[in-house]
Amino acid sequence: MQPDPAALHAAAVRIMARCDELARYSSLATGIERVYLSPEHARVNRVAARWMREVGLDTWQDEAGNQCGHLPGRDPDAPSLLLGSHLDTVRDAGRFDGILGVLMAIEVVRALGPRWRTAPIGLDVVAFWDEEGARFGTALLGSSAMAGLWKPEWWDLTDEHGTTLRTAFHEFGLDPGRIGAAARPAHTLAGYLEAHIEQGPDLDRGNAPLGVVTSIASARRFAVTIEGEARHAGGTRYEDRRDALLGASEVALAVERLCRAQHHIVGTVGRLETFPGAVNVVPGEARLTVDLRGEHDDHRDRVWRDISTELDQIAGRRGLRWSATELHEAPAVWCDGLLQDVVRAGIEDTGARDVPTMFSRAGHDAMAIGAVTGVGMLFLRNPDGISHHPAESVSLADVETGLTALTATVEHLAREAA
Ligand code: HGY
Ligand code: MN
Ligand code: MN
Repeated sequence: MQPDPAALHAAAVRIMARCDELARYSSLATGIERVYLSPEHARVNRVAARWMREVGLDTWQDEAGNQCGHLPGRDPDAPSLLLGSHLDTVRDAGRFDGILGVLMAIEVVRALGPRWRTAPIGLDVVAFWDEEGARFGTALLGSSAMAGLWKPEWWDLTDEHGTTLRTAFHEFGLDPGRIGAAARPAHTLAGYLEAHIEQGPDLDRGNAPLGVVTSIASARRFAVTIEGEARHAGGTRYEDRRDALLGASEVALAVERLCRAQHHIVGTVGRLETFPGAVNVVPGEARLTVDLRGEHDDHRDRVWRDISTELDQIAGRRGLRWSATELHEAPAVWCDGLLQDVVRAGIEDTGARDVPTMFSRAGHDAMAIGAVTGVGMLFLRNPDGISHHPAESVSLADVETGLTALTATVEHLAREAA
């Protein structure tokens, strides 16, 4: 069914306005930051629940703090197609990463809801939390809970203030003992579809508004500690120094060099702290993070081994010791073939031809949900690929086109399920 142009335009305008509205829920005085189990999480869930109810969804917050909505089809026991993304952000984030996908999902329900009572499947929307892993280091906590992948050792993860995940659950009003109830059994789901900005430049440089995701990059995150010896900055000869910052600096450059030499591998040192951090003290300790991604798990792991070998060599040369703790590991996830086909069909319904396909270098909740149901992703053009940054953008026209494609994709899937 071709959408009514006026209703489609109004929906896209509403989405953009709501992205601006949600951007105001931040723990920062300037800029956007919304982390898992924060006051902003609670407030934004209440707003998202209202928007979900507005389009006819029955709403609840699940045992992991995800905001959920359900619209039954003709058979209340039929599995549901799950649409969504995440509402948490990185620090000083853009206003579209995750949020756009949740709002587009709600607008699909607004468009299709009036006729959904005859559909063979249910239609669910989810606003996941902690896709980014910004507070506790590991990522995909909300979607992992829904996929039944929760790990007991996560309860002892701590944030930068030393608050454990367990304590944060209690403070938020959630019961850690009930986390298992957040799991959605596979038979209740008829697939997961996520619309998301590309977070890369390929659609923009290819002058394409939308693309089909084939797979989502595998990821590993590490906290690396490098130990040397704090010493007087004036009195200590270079030959007597074991400078942890200089060692860490060599590591950061080695990560770049080793990853650039590979195809489809990226490594990033996103955080570097030195101790004691005084102007007149040779740094005795450095702590850095390494974010490593690849299209294939074994290739990613091989590069991590190369980085570890380089760490040994740097430490040996400089009299340092190093250790690494793995914070997060997510295997590459291939999008379901049927879902790729219907996403492509939905995009072609907008009149597009030669629809680009691509692997996602960014991680997504689909990586976790892929453990219990087939996943499909629709990428929207992200001008210049800027993301995880206030300059992150998406055009109103592309949101209209994306909404048309996502709605058409859902209609294709409902017909497939009939
Ligand atoms: O880090 C990522 O790739 C995603 O934005 N969480
Ligand atoms: Mn992100
Ligand atoms: Mn995201």
